[in-house]
Formats: sequence, C-alpha cells, structure tokens
Amino acid sequence: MLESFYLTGWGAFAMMLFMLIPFMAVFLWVVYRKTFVDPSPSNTDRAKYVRAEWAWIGLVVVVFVGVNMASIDFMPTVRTAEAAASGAEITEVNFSAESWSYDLPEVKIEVGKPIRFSGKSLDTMHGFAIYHPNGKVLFTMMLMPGLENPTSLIHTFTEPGTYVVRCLEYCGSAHHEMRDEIEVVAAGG
Ligand SMILES: [Cu+2]
Repeated sequence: MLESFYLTGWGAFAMMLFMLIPFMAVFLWVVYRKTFVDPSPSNTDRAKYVRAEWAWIGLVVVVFVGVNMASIDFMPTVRTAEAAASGAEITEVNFSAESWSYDLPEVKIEVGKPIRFSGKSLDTMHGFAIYHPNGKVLFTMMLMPGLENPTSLIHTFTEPGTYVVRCLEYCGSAHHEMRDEIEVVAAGG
C-alpha cells in the first residue's frame, strides 16, 4: 500500500496534496479571520504562548536531527565512504555520458561486490541514476562537464537483475530517451 506512494505518479501527487492541503487550509483560515472576522490588530497575549513556541521548536529540532541520523546510513555518499574504507575489492565501472547516451563498459557486475561507478560528461550536464528492477531509484549522481576527475559512487547490489540507468538532469530535447541497462548477476555467476 505504502509502495504506491512513491512508485506511481498518482501516489506522488496524493503525497503532495497530503502536505499541501492542511497548509492551504490553515493559511486560508488565517487570511479569512484577519480579513473579514476580526481585522483589528491581534490582542493575543504573546506571553501565554512562550512555552508552546519553545516546545514546537524543540520538536522540530528533535525530528530534524532524528530523521537525519536515522537516514544517514542509507546515504549513497556515506555507503561509498564505508565501502572505500572497508578495504574490499572494488569493481571499477568507468563510463562517459554524452547527449543522449551512456558509454558503459562490458564489466561483470556481481551481487555483493562493491562497484565503483565513475562517470564523466563529454558535453553538458547529465545525470546517472540506477533503478532497481522494481522501479525504485537506488542512487543518482550528477555529471558535470569539464571536470578533471570523474564523479563516482560505490554501490553494492543485493539482487541480480536488469537495472535501468536514466539521466535525471535535464540535458536537452532527447533527455527522456537517455537510458541504458545494467545486468547484475548472482554472486559467483
Ligand atoms: Cu538528461
């Protein structure tokens, strides 16, 4: 059920409404009250709300820090640093991107082995996003033209299959056709 929220366009749209509608409702209610019901300056005693304000700020800080700490292990850049520090053997996949295709090498990509994707753009800004066969984005990176060193990320696949590569940086009229595929094989396969 929750899956459809991020796997379908309507799910994303519903999620957007879920966040927008309460905000709009409160906004319109305040505008309506101060425009038609009581346009005089507010006579609310601010001192009465000091504790509630601090409690609200505290809650926001706790949620912000909590969500960031809980998600840090899932960050592609943190995973990359961990994989690089682990000393495990890394499979190198060096590729280039050009409007509107990728030049991916024939490298065997195995489940469980860290793969370093290093990409360079030969013309303009491109993206390099890998989608799990179920449609979820595993990671994306931005390839800037003119950089001396490639942009790279290390990813370890956990399931074999055909993974789709897509550009997620708008790069011109055929941007939507900029795709490729990566075959991930089972360990030892
Ligand atoms: Cu693009």
